[in-house]
Amino acid sequence: MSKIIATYLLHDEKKPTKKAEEIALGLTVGSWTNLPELEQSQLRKHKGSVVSVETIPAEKGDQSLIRIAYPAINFSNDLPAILTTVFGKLSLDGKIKLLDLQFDDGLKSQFPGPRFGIEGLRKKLNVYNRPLLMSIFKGVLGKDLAFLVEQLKQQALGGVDFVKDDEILFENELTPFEKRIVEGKKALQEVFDQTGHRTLYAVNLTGRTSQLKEKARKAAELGADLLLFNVFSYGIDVLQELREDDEIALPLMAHPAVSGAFTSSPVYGLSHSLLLGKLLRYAGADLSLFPSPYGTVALEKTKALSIASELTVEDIFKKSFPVPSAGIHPGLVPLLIHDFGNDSVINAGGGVHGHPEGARGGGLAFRQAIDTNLKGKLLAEGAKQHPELHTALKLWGNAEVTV
Ligand code: 1AE
Repeated sequence: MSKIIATYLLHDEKKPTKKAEEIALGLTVGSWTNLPELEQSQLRKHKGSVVSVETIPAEKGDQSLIRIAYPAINFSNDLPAILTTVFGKLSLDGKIKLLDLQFDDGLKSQFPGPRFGIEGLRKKLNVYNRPLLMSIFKGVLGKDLAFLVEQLKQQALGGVDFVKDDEILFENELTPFEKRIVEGKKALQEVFDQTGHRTLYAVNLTGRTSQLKEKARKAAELGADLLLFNVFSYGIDVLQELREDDEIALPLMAHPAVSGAFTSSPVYGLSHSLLLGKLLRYAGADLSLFPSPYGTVALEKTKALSIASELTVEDIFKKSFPVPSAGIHPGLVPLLIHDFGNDSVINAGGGVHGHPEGARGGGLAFRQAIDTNLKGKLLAEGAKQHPELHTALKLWGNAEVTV
């Protein structure tokens, strides 16, 4: 019988086995009190079952890991139904965190995974031998299209592979969505003609949910490269809807805005690896952004690595690009490559635009840092040949990795 297995972390639960049994019954056929009309056949087919209960020694309070299997017959094959089954009312019921969901093969095959994935995006750029580099528009609120286009050009001239909209750039009169796509495309083609370097632009898909698909189809028609999407403001199923629409068929970049409300607590919510890793990949994100362990919005290293691992582990789905982000500057490149490897995207806003020689200088400094590191050299050595890298290291410092 097809099923999904949920792993939960319980805190301060004195009787975890009893609690697990209550969850297995309460989230399926039962309720908080005895139901006299419950039939044996119903119980057999629909009741959840406790797979394991494990007590973990902890410094403060009691912690237990419990695993419960839910029959797939209880839900339709979509994330809203699955999440409501395994963590609906339960998410409101005390100190309990959903750590993982194990989909069996039948259930997994109902999800699309990324349309392009790491390989598909590399193919679009024809870049295979290094981490990709992304920069973010900054300071564009209240600015017009000419300003935005010039900023785009400067970033592309710096050699970045992707430029993404800032997630807080919404529909507005000065830089409307469609014009950003059309004018952005022209500017990037000019840079390509001039330098031979291809940069792709991720435009922010925003607005009411009911209008998103139409807007995304228009973006595709206008030749957009990628869509940036604030998935957690909408819901993961909305991302999946975009992924599955063949008239859209664009790479999807998932932004983590709002996800902290679901993941940050050690005792409530969902784990980082499940939300920003596994579920985004199953639903079809080609890239997932999350805070790196070193920048301004730092995430514990084990958690950041667990996200990257879910995005890239061998599976029936294409791999999604891990994009450790926030507060990244060229001096952090060795750490990023050491921890996240070649198949990751190095992403920076302030670290590109804050460069004293502007966004072009910032992009160049990052590319120089990547090249230097991949040649096995220290950044300090690279900085002797590359003035832009030298300036960046002087400004923001340098976290060499020598192992
Ligand atoms: C975790 C998302 C990072 C992001 O979207 C962003 O705008 C980062 O900006 P910087 O690199 O910290 O300036």
